[in-house]
Amino acid sequence: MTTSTTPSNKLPADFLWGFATASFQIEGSPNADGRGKSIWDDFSKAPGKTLDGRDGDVATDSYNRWQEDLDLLVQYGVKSYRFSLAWSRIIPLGGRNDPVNEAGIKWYSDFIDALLERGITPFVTLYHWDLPQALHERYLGWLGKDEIVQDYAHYARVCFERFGDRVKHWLTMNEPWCISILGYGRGVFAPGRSSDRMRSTEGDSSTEPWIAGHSVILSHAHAVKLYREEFKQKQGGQIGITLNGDWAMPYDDSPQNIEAAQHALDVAIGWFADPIYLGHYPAYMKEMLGNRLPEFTPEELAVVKGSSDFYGMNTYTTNLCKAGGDDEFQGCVEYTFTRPDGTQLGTQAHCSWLQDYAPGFRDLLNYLYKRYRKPIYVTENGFAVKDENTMAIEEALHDEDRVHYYAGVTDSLLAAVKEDGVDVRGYFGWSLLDNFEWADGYVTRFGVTYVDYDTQKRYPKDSGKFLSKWFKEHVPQPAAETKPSSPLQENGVIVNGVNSKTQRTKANGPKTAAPKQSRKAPFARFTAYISAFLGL
Ligand code: GBH
Repeated sequence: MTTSTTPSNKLPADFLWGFATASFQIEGSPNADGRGKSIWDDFSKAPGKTLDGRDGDVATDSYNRWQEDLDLLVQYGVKSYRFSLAWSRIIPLGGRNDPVNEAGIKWYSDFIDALLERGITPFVTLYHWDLPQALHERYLGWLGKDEIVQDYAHYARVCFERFGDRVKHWLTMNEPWCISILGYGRGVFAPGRSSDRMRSTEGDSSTEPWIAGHSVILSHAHAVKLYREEFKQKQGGQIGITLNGDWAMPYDDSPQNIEAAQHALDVAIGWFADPIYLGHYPAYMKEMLGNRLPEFTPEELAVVKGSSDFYGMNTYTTNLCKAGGDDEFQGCVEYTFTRPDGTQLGTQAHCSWLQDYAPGFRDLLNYLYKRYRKPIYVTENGFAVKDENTMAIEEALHDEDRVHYYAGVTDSLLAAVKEDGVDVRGYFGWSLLDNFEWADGYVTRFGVTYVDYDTQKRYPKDSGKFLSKWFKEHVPQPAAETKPSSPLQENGVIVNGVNSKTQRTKANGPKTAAPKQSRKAPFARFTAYISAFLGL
């Protein structure tokens, strides 16, 4: 990277920033264009599985309102957009011998084209939790190692073949810990398996999460092998995995709590990162689980080790860690936000697991960079303001706690890059929109854009404007992008969200007259201009 040539308060000019979403959380339209069911369809409809009893059938209606979403991205002036593909839109039954759905492919293909037309880099997740239901029915999804590895690799192949000419940033999996623990251990996410018979009639929380995790790692690794062997040379992209993981701080200076913090990291992050970047499961996982931890054969390990070009980091908070307890999913470590002196670590979010503590973000970046030695993309980071859902829209738009959160994190980001020398290549706020927050339904809002679910109208929050401005000030813009070729008349329309047809016509208008350089990405200049106009 070119950090040495960039001014001291700036990130590199090629730093990618933007917002993230996931297919099931925003798309809705479960039956459109031949989509097959995913495990979240029925799960979200089952009684008691979401806080407000609501499902993903409409979500933010982004399958229909994708042009509005693009307009928002343009307004914010993002460089990149992270979104996920719904496997069951592309292969409705999911398997390697099942038909491919051209209508589903076309939808994503058009969307990718539309992003590129606007100068926005697509950052694409292949799997963000919406497993085709048919694969769950056939062999219990991630529990069926031999089948799922092949089916997933085949699905990945279809995506590389059909989108890889235009997509240069791939994420295989979003948050394997959540897939495994929340889906097959705690049973709070689809498919909802658990030993807790109040929750599920099937499942074994002592073994299944570790088996599921093992399959996820192997599936990821085989997709990467395939990409590197058959696509990378021609397409020139990068591919990696993204892991959830929050910073772990010892509760106090006692040796057992210092050790506990490392154990927390070993299970939250090392479970996946150690095999993928270092070539083995953490010793502590083995110690904790004994023969319940599956083993890799030497052949498997050869595929797994080194199977990610970068470290994809999703992070939200910091936990104070105390030794003790029997929750294996947290490494038999107790988490708290209350310090020994009784004070809180930071501002409480709407969800119990999240407080605002920016120094932890910098510490985590340093830890990951030292331990795994890979460039880092922060692929998710965000905050849910307490009780935002019960506020009037006007009040919710002034999301002070979220602005404070992002102000802290961006400071930490800059310090980690400029002062600590951590190689961070991108940052995505979670999320572009308020959306279907899994087991929380629509109660918990993570968006930098407010969604009024009665009208589906989108309203930028202060936090969205903050990030837009911050990244504009901290990522140098190529000179060609800063000047509009002609003044725009319809700024009022754009501020209110959006007449994309007008925008497109305007931006593409002077096509024949435009010099080569500006024809390349007409929307990039346009984006910069609109944002400048809005004072974003
Ligand atoms: C992300 O996960 C997801 O990728 C995204 O889809 C989601 O919308 C976003 O967070 C906001 O939640 O108390 O045992 O249930 C974040 C990682 C890990 C955070 C699990 C919540 C709860 C653990 N998540 N954690 S538990």
